[in-house]
Amino acid sequence: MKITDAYVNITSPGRNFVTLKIVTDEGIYGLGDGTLNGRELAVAAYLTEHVIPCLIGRDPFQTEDIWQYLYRGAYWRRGPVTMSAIAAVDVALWDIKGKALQTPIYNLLGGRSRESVMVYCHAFGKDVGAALEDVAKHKEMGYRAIRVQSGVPGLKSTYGVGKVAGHYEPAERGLPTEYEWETEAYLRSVPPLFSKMRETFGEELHLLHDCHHRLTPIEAARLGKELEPFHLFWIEDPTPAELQEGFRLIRQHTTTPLAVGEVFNSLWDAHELIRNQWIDYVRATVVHAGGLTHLKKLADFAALYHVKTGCHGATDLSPVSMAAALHFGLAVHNFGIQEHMPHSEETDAVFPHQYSYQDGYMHPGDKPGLGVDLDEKLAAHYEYQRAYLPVNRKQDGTLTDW
Ligand code: GCO
Ligand code: MG
Repeated sequence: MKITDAYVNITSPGRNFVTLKIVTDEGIYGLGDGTLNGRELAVAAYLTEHVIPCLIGRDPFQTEDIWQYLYRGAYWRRGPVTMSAIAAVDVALWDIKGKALQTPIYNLLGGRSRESVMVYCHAFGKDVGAALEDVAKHKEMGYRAIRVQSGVPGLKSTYGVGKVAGHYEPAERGLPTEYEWETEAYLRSVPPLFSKMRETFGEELHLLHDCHHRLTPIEAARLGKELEPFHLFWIEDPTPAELQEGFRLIRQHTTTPLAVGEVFNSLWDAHELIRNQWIDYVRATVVHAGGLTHLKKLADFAALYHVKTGCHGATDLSPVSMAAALHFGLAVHNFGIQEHMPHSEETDAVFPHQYSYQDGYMHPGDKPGLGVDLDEKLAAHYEYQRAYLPVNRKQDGTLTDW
Protein backbone atom coordinates (compact mmCIF):
# COMPACT_ATOMS: atom_id res chain seq x y z
CA MET A 1 0.00 0.00 0.00
CA LYS A 2 1.21 3.53 -0.79
CA ILE A 3 0.25 7.04 0.27
CA THR A 4 -0.97 8.84 -2.84
CA ASP A 5 -2.37 12.08 -1.41
CA ALA A 6 -2.77 14.03 1.82
CA TYR A 7 -4.45 17.32 2.63
CA VAL A 8 -5.46 19.49 5.56
CA ASN A 9 -9.06 20.35 6.33
CA ILE A 10 -9.76 23.42 8.46
CA THR A 11 -13.28 23.86 9.76
CA SER A 12 -14.99 25.81 12.51
CA PRO A 13 -18.28 24.22 13.63
CA GLY A 14 -18.43 26.41 16.76
CA ARG A 15 -14.65 26.24 17.21
CA ASN A 16 -11.67 25.62 14.94
CA PHE A 17 -10.37 22.17 14.03
CA VAL A 18 -7.44 21.11 11.85
CA THR A 19 -7.74 17.61 10.39
CA LEU A 20 -5.28 15.75 8.20
CA LYS A 21 -6.59 13.25 5.69
CA ILE A 22 -4.15 10.74 4.20
CA VAL A 23 -5.27 8.80 1.13
CA THR A 24 -3.78 5.57 -0.23
CA ASP A 25 -3.66 3.81 -3.60
CA GLU A 26 -6.07 1.18 -2.25
CA GLY A 27 -8.75 3.79 -1.59
CA ILE A 28 -8.37 3.51 2.19
CA TYR A 29 -7.91 6.83 3.96
CA GLY A 30 -7.06 7.85 7.51
CA LEU A 31 -7.75 10.90 9.67
CA GLY A 32 -5.54 12.66 12.20
CA ASP A 33 -6.25 15.68 14.42
CA GLY A 34 -3.71 18.54 14.38
CA THR A 35 -5.69 21.17 16.30
CA LEU A 36 -3.57 23.48 18.46
CA ASN A 37 -5.96 25.86 20.19
CA GLY A 38 -5.31 29.48 19.17
CA ARG A 39 -2.40 28.54 16.87
CA GLU A 40 -4.26 26.32 14.38
CA LEU A 41 -2.85 27.71 11.14
CA ALA A 42 0.76 27.16 12.24
CA VAL A 43 0.15 23.38 12.34
CA ALA A 44 -1.81 23.48 9.09
CA ALA A 45 1.08 25.27 7.32
CA TYR A 46 3.67 22.93 8.90
CA LEU A 47 1.75 19.97 7.52
CA THR A 48 1.00 21.38 4.07
CA GLU A 49 4.35 23.02 3.39
CA HIS A 50 6.81 20.73 5.14
CA VAL A 51 5.32 17.32 5.95
CA ILE A 52 2.86 16.26 3.23
CA PRO A 53 5.45 16.43 0.40
CA CYS A 54 7.56 13.88 2.33
CA LEU A 55 4.67 11.43 2.76
CA ILE A 56 3.70 10.77 -0.84
CA GLY A 57 4.77 7.32 -1.99
CA ARG A 58 5.48 5.95 1.51
CA ASP A 59 4.04 2.76 2.96
CA PRO A 60 1.40 3.83 5.54
CA PHE A 61 2.09 0.72 7.65
CA GLN A 62 5.52 2.10 8.61
CA THR A 63 4.26 4.14 11.56
CA GLU A 64 7.52 3.84 13.53
CA ASP A 65 9.83 4.76 10.67
CA ILE A 66 7.64 7.65 9.48
CA TRP A 67 7.45 8.95 13.07
CA GLN A 68 11.25 8.87 13.39
CA TYR A 69 11.64 10.45 9.95
CA LEU A 70 9.43 13.41 10.90
CA TYR A 71 10.90 13.77 14.41
CA ARG A 72 14.62 13.18 13.90
CA GLY A 73 14.58 14.09 10.24
CA ALA A 74 13.40 17.66 10.91
CA TYR A 75 16.54 18.28 13.00
CA TRP A 76 14.45 20.85 14.98
CA ARG A 77 12.80 18.75 17.62
CA ARG A 78 9.67 18.89 19.73
CA GLY A 79 7.47 21.93 20.43
CA PRO A 80 3.67 21.96 20.18
CA VAL A 81 3.47 22.83 16.45
CA THR A 82 5.86 20.11 15.30
CA MET A 83 4.48 17.46 17.65
CA SER A 84 0.83 18.18 16.76
CA ALA A 85 1.73 17.87 13.07
CA ILE A 86 3.55 14.57 13.69
CA ALA A 87 0.57 13.39 15.75
CA ALA A 88 -1.85 14.17 12.92
CA VAL A 89 0.21 12.01 10.53
CA ASP A 90 0.70 9.23 13.07
CA VAL A 91 -2.97 8.88 14.00
CA ALA A 92 -4.06 8.99 10.35
CA LEU A 93 -1.62 6.13 9.63
CA TRP A 94 -2.94 4.04 12.55
CA ASP A 95 -6.45 4.68 11.21
CA ILE A 96 -5.38 3.37 7.79
CA LYS A 97 -3.69 0.35 9.39
CA GLY A 98 -6.82 -0.51 11.35
CA LYS A 99 -9.05 -0.17 8.31
CA ALA A 100 -6.69 -2.25 6.15
CA LEU A 101 -6.49 -5.00 8.77
CA GLN A 102 -10.21 -4.68 9.49
CA THR A 103 -9.75 -4.18 13.20
CA PRO A 104 -10.27 -1.37 15.71
CA ILE A 105 -7.07 0.45 16.70
CA TYR A 106 -7.22 -0.78 20.30
CA ASN A 107 -6.43 -4.26 18.99
CA LEU A 108 -3.21 -2.94 17.46
CA LEU A 109 -2.17 -1.37 20.78
CA GLY A 110 -2.37 -4.57 22.81
CA GLY A 111 -6.08 -5.30 22.76
CA ARG A 112 -8.66 -4.55 25.44
CA SER A 113 -7.34 -4.22 28.99
CA ARG A 114 -10.84 -3.25 30.25
CA GLU A 115 -14.44 -3.20 29.08
CA SER A 116 -14.67 0.59 28.80
CA VAL A 117 -12.87 3.68 30.06
CA MET A 118 -13.90 5.82 33.01
CA VAL A 119 -14.27 9.46 32.07
CA TYR A 120 -14.56 12.63 34.08
CA CYS A 121 -16.74 15.57 33.13
CA HIS A 122 -16.64 19.27 33.99
CA ALA A 123 -19.00 20.93 36.47
CA PHE A 124 -18.78 24.58 37.46
CA GLY A 125 -20.69 27.46 38.95
CA LYS A 126 -20.20 31.14 39.62
CA ASP A 127 -20.33 30.28 43.35
CA VAL A 128 -20.43 27.19 45.58
CA GLY A 129 -24.23 26.89 45.33
CA ALA A 130 -24.22 26.95 41.53
CA ALA A 131 -21.32 24.47 41.42
CA LEU A 132 -23.26 22.10 43.71
CA GLU A 133 -26.23 22.21 41.36
CA ASP A 134 -24.05 21.50 38.34
CA VAL A 135 -22.34 18.55 40.07
CA ALA A 136 -25.77 17.14 41.01
CA LYS A 137 -26.83 17.43 37.35
CA HIS A 138 -23.73 15.59 36.09
CA LYS A 139 -24.05 12.92 38.78
CA GLU A 140 -27.59 12.38 37.53
CA MET A 141 -26.10 11.81 34.03
CA GLY A 142 -24.14 8.90 35.48
CA TYR A 143 -20.67 10.43 35.78
CA ARG A 144 -18.60 8.84 38.56
CA ALA A 145 -15.82 11.40 38.34
CA ILE A 146 -16.43 15.15 38.17
CA ARG A 147 -14.05 18.07 37.92
CA VAL A 148 -15.33 20.99 39.97
CA GLN A 149 -14.43 24.67 39.42
CA SER A 150 -16.14 27.68 40.95
CA GLY A 151 -15.94 31.45 40.72
CA VAL A 152 -13.58 33.13 43.17
CA PRO A 153 -15.14 35.84 45.38
CA GLY A 154 -13.72 39.21 44.32
CA LEU A 155 -12.63 38.08 40.82
CA LYS A 156 -14.76 38.86 37.75
CA SER A 157 -13.70 35.71 35.90
CA THR A 158 -11.65 32.62 36.45
CA TYR A 159 -10.50 29.53 34.62
CA GLY A 160 -13.11 26.81 34.15
CA VAL A 161 -16.23 28.87 34.87
CA GLY A 162 -18.34 29.66 31.80
CA LYS A 163 -20.22 32.91 31.37
CA VAL A 164 -23.44 30.95 30.91
CA ALA A 165 -24.38 27.90 32.99
CA GLY A 166 -23.62 24.57 31.37
CA HIS A 167 -21.26 25.84 28.66
CA TYR A 168 -17.54 26.52 28.84
CA GLU A 169 -15.28 27.07 25.86
CA PRO A 170 -12.12 28.96 26.77
CA ALA A 171 -11.07 30.04 23.24
CA GLU A 172 -12.92 33.09 21.96
CA ARG A 173 -13.13 34.67 18.53
CA GLY A 174 -11.47 38.05 18.20
CA LEU A 175 -8.37 39.09 20.14
CA PRO A 176 -7.51 37.48 23.52
CA THR A 177 -9.83 38.25 26.44
CA GLU A 178 -8.06 39.40 29.63
CA TYR A 179 -8.79 37.54 32.86
CA GLU A 180 -8.01 38.73 36.36
CA TRP A 181 -6.11 36.78 39.02
CA GLU A 182 -5.55 36.90 42.79
CA THR A 183 -3.88 33.86 44.32
CA GLU A 184 -4.87 34.42 47.96
CA ALA A 185 -8.57 34.81 47.10
CA TYR A 186 -8.38 31.59 45.05
CA LEU A 187 -6.56 29.64 47.74
CA ARG A 188 -9.17 30.67 50.31
CA SER A 189 -12.05 29.63 48.04
CA VAL A 190 -11.10 26.07 47.07
CA PRO A 191 -11.11 24.12 50.41
CA PRO A 192 -14.65 25.30 51.39
CA LEU A 193 -15.84 24.35 47.87
CA PHE A 194 -14.69 20.75 48.30
CA SER A 195 -15.81 20.56 51.93
CA LYS A 196 -19.33 21.36 50.70
CA MET A 197 -19.04 18.81 47.86
CA ARG A 198 -18.13 15.99 50.26
CA GLU A 199 -20.79 17.05 52.76
CA THR A 200 -23.42 16.95 49.99
CA PHE A 201 -22.33 14.01 47.84
CA GLY A 202 -20.47 11.75 50.27
CA GLU A 203 -17.20 9.93 49.64
CA GLU A 204 -18.00 7.78 46.62
CA LEU A 205 -17.94 10.37 43.86
CA HIS A 206 -14.47 11.07 42.42
CA LEU A 207 -13.76 14.79 42.66
CA LEU A 208 -11.08 16.54 40.59
CA HIS A 209 -9.86 20.11 40.39
CA ASP A 210 -7.75 22.05 37.84
CA CYS A 211 -5.44 24.79 39.19
CA HIS A 212 -4.48 25.62 35.59
CA HIS A 213 -0.80 26.43 36.17
CA ARG A 214 -1.51 29.34 38.55
CA LEU A 215 0.35 28.52 41.76
CA THR A 216 3.95 28.46 42.88
CA PRO A 217 5.09 25.09 44.27
CA ILE A 218 4.74 26.21 47.90
CA GLU A 219 1.24 27.59 47.26
CA ALA A 220 0.30 24.33 45.57
CA ALA A 221 1.70 22.42 48.55
CA ARG A 222 -0.58 24.42 50.88
CA LEU A 223 -3.61 23.77 48.67
CA GLY A 224 -2.88 20.04 48.42
CA LYS A 225 -2.51 19.81 52.19
CA GLU A 226 -5.72 21.69 52.88
CA LEU A 227 -7.63 19.50 50.44
CA GLU A 228 -6.43 16.22 51.97
CA PRO A 229 -9.55 15.69 54.16
CA PHE A 230 -11.72 15.74 51.00
CA HIS A 231 -9.84 12.95 49.21
CA LEU A 232 -9.61 14.40 45.72
CA PHE A 233 -8.91 12.12 42.77
CA TRP A 234 -6.34 14.73 41.74
CA ILE A 235 -5.38 18.36 41.57
CA GLU A 236 -4.27 19.22 38.07
CA ASP A 237 -1.51 21.52 36.80
CA PRO A 238 -0.86 22.97 40.26
CA THR A 239 2.19 24.84 38.96
CA PRO A 240 3.71 25.39 35.50
CA ALA A 241 5.82 22.33 34.75
CA GLU A 242 8.78 23.66 32.80
CA LEU A 243 10.65 23.34 36.08
CA GLN A 244 9.94 19.68 36.71
CA GLU A 245 11.72 19.90 40.07
CA GLY A 246 9.00 22.21 41.36
CA PHE A 247 6.90 19.10 41.89
CA ARG A 248 9.38 17.67 44.38
CA LEU A 249 8.45 20.42 46.78
CA ILE A 250 4.69 19.89 46.34
CA ARG A 251 5.12 16.14 46.76
CA GLN A 252 7.04 16.52 50.02
CA HIS A 253 4.06 18.27 51.60
CA THR A 254 0.90 16.54 50.48
CA THR A 255 -0.74 13.21 49.73
CA THR A 256 -3.30 14.79 47.38
CA PRO A 257 -2.65 13.08 44.01
CA LEU A 258 -1.10 15.26 41.30
CA ALA A 259 -1.89 15.33 37.58
CA VAL A 260 0.03 17.31 35.00
CA GLY A 261 0.83 17.41 31.31
CA GLU A 262 -1.90 18.64 28.98
CA VAL A 263 0.67 21.01 27.45
CA PHE A 264 3.42 18.37 27.23
CA ASN A 265 4.74 17.49 23.78
CA SER A 266 6.86 14.49 24.57
CA LEU A 267 8.10 12.01 27.12
CA TRP A 268 10.97 14.40 27.82
CA ASP A 269 8.59 16.96 29.33
CA ALA A 270 7.56 14.37 31.91
CA HIS A 271 10.76 12.43 32.29
CA GLU A 272 11.88 13.77 35.70
CA LEU A 273 8.33 13.98 36.99
CA ILE A 274 7.78 10.30 36.30
CA ARG A 275 11.22 8.98 37.16
CA ASN A 276 11.10 10.65 40.58
CA GLN A 277 7.48 9.66 41.22
CA TRP A 278 6.52 13.30 41.78
CA ILE A 279 3.19 12.87 39.97
CA ASP A 280 0.39 10.32 39.86
CA TYR A 281 -1.24 11.01 36.48
CA VAL A 282 0.26 12.19 33.20
CA ARG A 283 -2.14 14.19 31.04
CA ALA A 284 -0.24 14.28 27.74
CA THR A 285 -2.57 13.68 24.80
CA VAL A 286 -2.45 11.92 21.49
CA VAL A 287 -2.66 15.17 19.49
CA HIS A 288 -0.14 17.34 21.31
CA ALA A 289 2.38 14.65 22.21
CA GLY A 290 3.27 13.11 18.89
CA GLY A 291 0.43 10.65 18.30
CA LEU A 292 -0.27 7.09 19.41
CA THR A 293 3.26 5.93 18.59
CA HIS A 294 4.86 8.31 21.08
CA LEU A 295 2.10 8.35 23.72
CA LYS A 296 2.28 4.55 24.02
CA LYS A 297 5.98 4.83 24.82
CA LEU A 298 5.26 7.53 27.37
CA ALA A 299 2.57 5.39 29.03
CA ASP A 300 4.81 2.32 29.13
CA PHE A 301 7.60 4.37 30.73
CA ALA A 302 5.13 5.84 33.27
CA ALA A 303 3.87 2.35 34.15
CA LEU A 304 7.29 1.46 35.58
CA TYR A 305 6.85 4.25 38.15
CA HIS A 306 3.19 3.69 39.14
CA VAL A 307 2.12 6.72 37.13
CA LYS A 308 -1.21 6.37 35.31
CA THR A 309 -2.67 8.12 32.29
CA GLY A 310 -5.26 10.89 32.58
CA CYS A 311 -5.35 12.26 29.04
CA HIS A 312 -6.51 15.74 28.21
CA GLY A 313 -9.87 15.69 26.43
CA ALA A 314 -11.21 19.25 26.22
CA THR A 315 -13.36 20.42 23.29
CA ASP A 316 -10.33 21.80 21.45
CA LEU A 317 -9.28 18.19 20.84
CA SER A 318 -11.43 17.09 17.90
CA PRO A 319 -13.57 13.93 17.84
CA VAL A 320 -10.67 12.34 15.91
CA SER A 321 -8.48 12.81 18.99
CA MET A 322 -11.26 11.70 21.31
CA ALA A 323 -11.57 8.43 19.39
CA ALA A 324 -7.79 7.91 19.45
CA ALA A 325 -7.75 8.60 23.21
CA LEU A 326 -10.49 6.02 23.78
CA HIS A 327 -8.70 3.29 21.79
CA PHE A 328 -5.56 4.13 23.75
CA GLY A 329 -7.39 4.16 27.09
CA LEU A 330 -9.04 0.83 26.41
CA ALA A 331 -5.68 -0.78 25.64
CA VAL A 332 -2.97 0.57 27.95
CA HIS A 333 -2.61 -1.24 31.25
CA ASN A 334 -1.86 1.87 33.34
CA PHE A 335 -4.92 3.80 32.18
CA GLY A 336 -6.21 6.09 34.95
CA ILE A 337 -9.07 8.21 33.64
CA GLN A 338 -10.01 10.11 30.48
CA GLU A 339 -11.31 13.69 30.36
CA HIS A 340 -14.65 14.07 28.56
CA MET A 341 -15.93 17.47 27.57
CA PRO A 342 -18.71 16.74 25.05
CA HIS A 343 -18.53 18.53 21.71
CA SER A 344 -21.31 20.70 20.30
CA GLU A 345 -23.93 19.17 18.03
CA GLU A 346 -22.41 20.99 15.04
CA THR A 347 -19.01 19.46 15.76
CA ASP A 348 -20.45 15.98 16.22
CA ALA A 349 -22.26 16.32 12.87
CA VAL A 350 -19.04 17.28 11.04
CA PHE A 351 -17.22 14.31 12.62
CA PRO A 352 -19.65 11.34 12.68
CA HIS A 353 -18.25 8.82 15.16
CA GLN A 354 -18.68 5.40 16.69
CA TYR A 355 -17.63 6.20 20.25
CA SER A 356 -20.30 6.36 22.91
CA TYR A 357 -20.93 7.33 26.52
CA GLN A 358 -22.85 5.33 29.10
CA ASP A 359 -23.04 5.67 32.88
CA GLY A 360 -19.72 7.40 33.41
CA TYR A 361 -17.81 5.25 30.92
CA MET A 362 -16.94 5.55 27.24
CA HIS A 363 -16.15 3.04 24.51
CA PRO A 364 -14.47 3.74 21.14
CA GLY A 365 -16.73 1.30 19.23
CA ASP A 366 -15.56 -1.74 17.29
CA LYS A 367 -15.33 -0.41 13.76
CA PRO A 368 -12.00 -0.92 11.95
CA GLY A 369 -9.55 1.95 12.52
CA LEU A 370 -10.56 4.94 14.63
CA GLY A 371 -14.29 4.83 13.92
CA VAL A 372 -14.51 8.54 13.06
CA ASP A 373 -15.20 10.23 9.75
CA LEU A 374 -15.07 13.78 8.45
CA ASP A 375 -18.06 15.11 6.53
CA GLU A 376 -16.11 17.40 4.22
CA LYS A 377 -19.21 18.92 2.60
CA LEU A 378 -20.61 19.95 5.95
CA ALA A 379 -17.18 21.05 7.18
CA ALA A 380 -16.97 23.47 4.23
CA HIS A 381 -19.94 25.41 5.66
CA TYR A 382 -17.89 26.45 8.70
CA GLU A 383 -15.10 28.78 7.71
CA TYR A 384 -12.04 29.19 9.96
CA GLN A 385 -12.32 32.10 12.40
CA ARG A 386 -9.33 33.45 14.27
CA ALA A 387 -9.72 32.70 17.99
CA TYR A 388 -7.48 32.92 21.04
CA LEU A 389 -7.24 31.55 24.54
CA PRO A 390 -7.48 34.25 27.23
CA VAL A 391 -4.51 35.92 28.87
CA ASN A 392 -4.36 36.49 32.61
CA ARG A 393 -3.23 39.46 34.71
CA LYS A 394 -2.73 39.91 38.43
CA GLN A 395 -4.75 42.70 39.99
CA ASP A 396 -1.77 45.07 39.70
CA GLY A 397 -1.61 44.41 35.95
CA THR A 398 1.29 41.92 35.86
CA LEU A 399 0.85 39.27 33.19
CA THR A 400 0.65 35.80 34.72
CA ASP A 401 -0.13 32.24 33.58
CA TRP A 402 -3.67 31.68 32.36
C1 GCO B 1 -8.54 20.95 30.69
C2 GCO B 1 -7.79 22.10 30.15
C3 GCO B 1 -8.49 22.94 29.13
C4 GCO B 1 -7.47 23.88 28.49
C5 GCO B 1 -7.74 24.00 27.05
C6 GCO B 1 -6.72 24.87 26.36
O1 GCO B 1 -8.16 20.51 31.76
O2 GCO B 1 -9.43 20.49 30.01
O3 GCO B 1 -7.17 22.82 31.16
O4 GCO B 1 -9.61 23.61 29.59
O5 GCO B 1 -7.46 25.11 29.10
O6 GCO B 1 -7.79 22.74 26.50
O7 GCO B 1 -6.83 24.74 24.99
MG1 MG C 1 -6.44 21.35 32.50
